[in-house]
Amino acid sequence: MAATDDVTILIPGKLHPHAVGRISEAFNVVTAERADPTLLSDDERARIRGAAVMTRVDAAFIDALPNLEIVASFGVGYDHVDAKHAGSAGVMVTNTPDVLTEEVADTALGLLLNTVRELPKAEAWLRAGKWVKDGNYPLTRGTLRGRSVGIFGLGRIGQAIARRIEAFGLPISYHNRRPVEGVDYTYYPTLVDLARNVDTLVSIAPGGASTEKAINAEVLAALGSNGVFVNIGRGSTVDEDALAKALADGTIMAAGLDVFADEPNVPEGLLKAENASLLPHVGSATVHTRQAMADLVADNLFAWFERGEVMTPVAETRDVPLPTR
Ligand code: NAP
Ligand code: 8YV
Repeated sequence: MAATDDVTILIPGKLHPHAVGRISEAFNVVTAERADPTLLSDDERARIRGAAVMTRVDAAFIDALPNLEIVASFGVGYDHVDAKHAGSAGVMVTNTPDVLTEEVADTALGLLLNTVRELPKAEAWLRAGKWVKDGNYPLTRGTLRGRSVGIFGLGRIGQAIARRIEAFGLPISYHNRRPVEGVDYTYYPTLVDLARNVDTLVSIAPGGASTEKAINAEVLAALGSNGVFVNIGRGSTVDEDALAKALADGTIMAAGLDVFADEPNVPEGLLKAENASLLPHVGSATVHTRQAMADLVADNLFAWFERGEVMTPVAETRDVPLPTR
């Protein structure tokens, strides 16, 4: 009998089919529409020892599962999981870092180019027959030439974005809560200082209380009228009303957004902004990378229940003791 045979894993809401397949082959699986204890029987709540999730997991849900040991979350960002509470309740939380870093950085550069050079609009011009009827697409005001790029969140993905920006020949600076050792880019201790000293701000910061609406009217004003803002981190880090206003009144020149505060709903003010390039959260969305993320979700569960190990614990649960198997 395998170590996983008598272990029950909950899969609430949607999860990548490759993760569902690998988990279902080895564990007993319980599914529910969302992570809501009222959707589970008393017997299920008592049996569940692990969860594989892409949805919100709050403190009440963690507390309602007396034998929960581990929450394996799909995605590197885990702001949908109350990891602090999990840590204090002795529940391990894992995420999927590294395997998506280069993919998301590629997307960030694509979004930056789309925003500055209006490439989606130029393609729409061709497809609408305007090249034939009206001639060349108008020259773009925006260019990457001469720009200076600031990165909000110089972590794994931020550094991969920076490496790409270096190849574009542009100077780089950044803001984190603390400077990163071993990098030469200019550090600014506040986001508004960073925005004041660059004209292109790329945000790849995580969501959560410490970054909530950090990109606000003051930061956008500091970026200035030639300013380009790209967000591929989390929508919650932006005051979206302030951004829509800054795009409409010329406080900044343009924005490229892959993430929104209330996905999949995009505020009307951003939808109607001609100077915004919008993507439906596709940063990591390739077959290759999503499969690697799904594997890491499953691998964390196997490591925990077979060997008493964990591969990619989040910071808040690093001190949760490993089980003896
Ligand atoms: P990471 O390595 O943990 O990097 C996060 C960086 O943000 C760190 O350098 C951290 O530095 C900084 N940071 C965190 N809180 C901050 C705060 N309050 N103020 C200033 N800086 C702060 O994570 P990653 O792997 O690069 O991923 C970053 C985020 O990208 C994820 O959390 C996720 O939200 C987003 N993401 C989006 C997509 C997409 O599809 N659009 C895909 C993957 C990831 P300090 O701790 O020193 O402050
Ligand atoms: C995923 C992401 O699309 O990893 C993250 O933090 O934002 C994306 O890679 C997302 O987590 C899945 O919904």
